[in-house]
Amino acid sequence: MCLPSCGDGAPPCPLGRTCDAPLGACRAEADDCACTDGDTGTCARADDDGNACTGTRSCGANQRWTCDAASPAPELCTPTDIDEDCDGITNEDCPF
Ligand SMILES: [Ca+2]
Ligand SMILES: [Ca+2]
Repeated sequence: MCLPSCGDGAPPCPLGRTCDAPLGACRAEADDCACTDGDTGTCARADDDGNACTGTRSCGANQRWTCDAASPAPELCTPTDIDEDCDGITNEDCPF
């Protein structure tokens, strides 16, 4: 199975993919399974709120895409200018 699974208990599908309930997997518009060595592109991981962290994907072992995007996490109030929850705003609701 080359598609990310989805449904009960599984993380939400990445951007550009939708959950195919009967299949129980995230289906994409294109280029799901195979890639060619040296291929790169962009990718994202999203949460239930629609926030998405973007990253770079590259062609890994067995010609499968790997994605280095972080998963959205609760925003942390640290002075590092990191947008942990990937809503596009850094350190929102922080007292500084
Ligand atoms: Ca944020
Ligand atoms: Ca932060």
